[in-house]
Amino acid sequence: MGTDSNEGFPDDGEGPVHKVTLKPFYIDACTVTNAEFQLFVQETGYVTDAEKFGWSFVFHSLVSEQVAKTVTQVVPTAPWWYVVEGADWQHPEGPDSDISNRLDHPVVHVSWNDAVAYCAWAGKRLPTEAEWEYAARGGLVQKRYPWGDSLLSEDGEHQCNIWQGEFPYRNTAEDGFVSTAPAKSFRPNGFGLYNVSGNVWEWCADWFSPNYYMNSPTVDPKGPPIGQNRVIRGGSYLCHESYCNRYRVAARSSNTPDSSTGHMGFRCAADA
Ligand SMILES: [Ca+2]
Repeated sequence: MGTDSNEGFPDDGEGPVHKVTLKPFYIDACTVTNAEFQLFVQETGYVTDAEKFGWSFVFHSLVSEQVAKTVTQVVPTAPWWYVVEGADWQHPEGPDSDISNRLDHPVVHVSWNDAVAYCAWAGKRLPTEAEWEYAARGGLVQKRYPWGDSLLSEDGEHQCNIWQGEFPYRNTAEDGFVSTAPAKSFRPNGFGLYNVSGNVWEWCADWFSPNYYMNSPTVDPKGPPIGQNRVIRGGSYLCHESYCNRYRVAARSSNTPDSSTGHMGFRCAADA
């Protein structure tokens, strides 16, 4: 687990490489889709954090001109993130958008809290960060990506949904997708998992600490006992090597448990 390469951001704490032993577990081949989340909401009446807050973060170029005119707040350190009123899982780009033509895409604008609630309903749980990385590596040892060390395949094909062009203003979408791709797209890794790199960030169960790998347990690590942010893994359709090369399989990031964005989703795990 982890990497000793210096490709990532020092503050993320991707190293040192360390051996971890895990109990057998199950993990879903795909992230939870809009259709699946819709069924959960229909059965439970669940209201997401974004719906309670009345807004969520949407990437600037995905917002319609009309909705963009209503935006009054952006993230100061990342002004391409708009605070969009009425953006939620059913309206990924704001009130004039819907999910009818992307029911097989990952659900987004779901917080860690929302993900945990879905997992409980489904009789599953979020993977630990260690389980996620083990599964994402697909049986390969210390490779950069879930399929090997090269971003493109031998025949030049894209193997995941990230950003091509110049971030954050020109997305050439050479991989076929400006925003999310269907949860089951691109080639799966050696364990049959789809889209572990790119597409959407995936919530893990653990609290995040950049120092955690320095002295984490070697058997079934479950993250620090306390924290402010939960771990997210895998990167998203917005990742580009010039800005955020966190589509590497050892890359780590985090967000607060009530945060939601248009590029964060989750996949479920379960005890074997
Ligand atoms: Ca893309």
